[in-house]
Amino acid sequence: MGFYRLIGNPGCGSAIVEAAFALSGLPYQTEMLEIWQPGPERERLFQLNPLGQVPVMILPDGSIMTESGAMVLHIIDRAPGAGLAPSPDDPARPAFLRWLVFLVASIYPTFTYGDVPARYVNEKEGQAELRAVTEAECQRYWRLVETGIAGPWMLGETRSALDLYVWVMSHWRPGRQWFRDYCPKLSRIADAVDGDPRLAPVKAANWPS
Ligand SMILES: N[C@@H](CCC(=O)N[C@@H](CS)C(=O)NCC(=O)O)C(=O)O
Repeated sequence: MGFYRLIGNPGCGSAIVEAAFALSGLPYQTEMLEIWQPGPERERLFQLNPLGQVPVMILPDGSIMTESGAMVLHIIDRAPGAGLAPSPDDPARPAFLRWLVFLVASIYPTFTYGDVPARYVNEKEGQAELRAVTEAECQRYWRLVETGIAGPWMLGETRSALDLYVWVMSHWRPGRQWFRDYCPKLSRIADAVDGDPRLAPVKAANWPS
């Protein structure tokens, strides 16, 4: 079997897929690109993904996949015993699918539109407003997750790739302290994943101290 190539940027959504790979046992390599500044690396990214977003995954057969949720599901297909998702007949499977889509389709877009407001709004005042409303929505969505889960993991007693999303995304706005203050169950998930020795190389590559 050939290896997977994961194109990313430190601390970005690519870290979620990198963590899933690290737990899966599948062979993979990472390539980190400068995605925020114009230049050859960003141009390479646009050739791979017309949206100019990471993560991008190059499969062993050379085909290209975008969208972190699709990559995570693909890794689960290829490594079903890795503990990344409850099996299709497990009663926890519907909740897994529901939260996975919620994370990528509701929470992640608040960053897509809030990270660089100048892309979408010309006036400075409007840009500040776009940033503020996307941040407020982001916080509202996380609070919904917090009240919707029992812990200690996103799926109760079952660990899954959802916990990797929480780990990585809790580094983003509004930041880890906000999670400690307002979403203690999610904060504990992030801390527990953070302490997983199998993810130490992913941690070092994405958040070098
Ligand atoms: N729906 C995509 C979102 C990916 C995304 O927004 N990635 C951000 C980094 S975390 C990005 O590449 N932003 C660069 C840009 O928009 O220029 C996914 O789940 O993979």
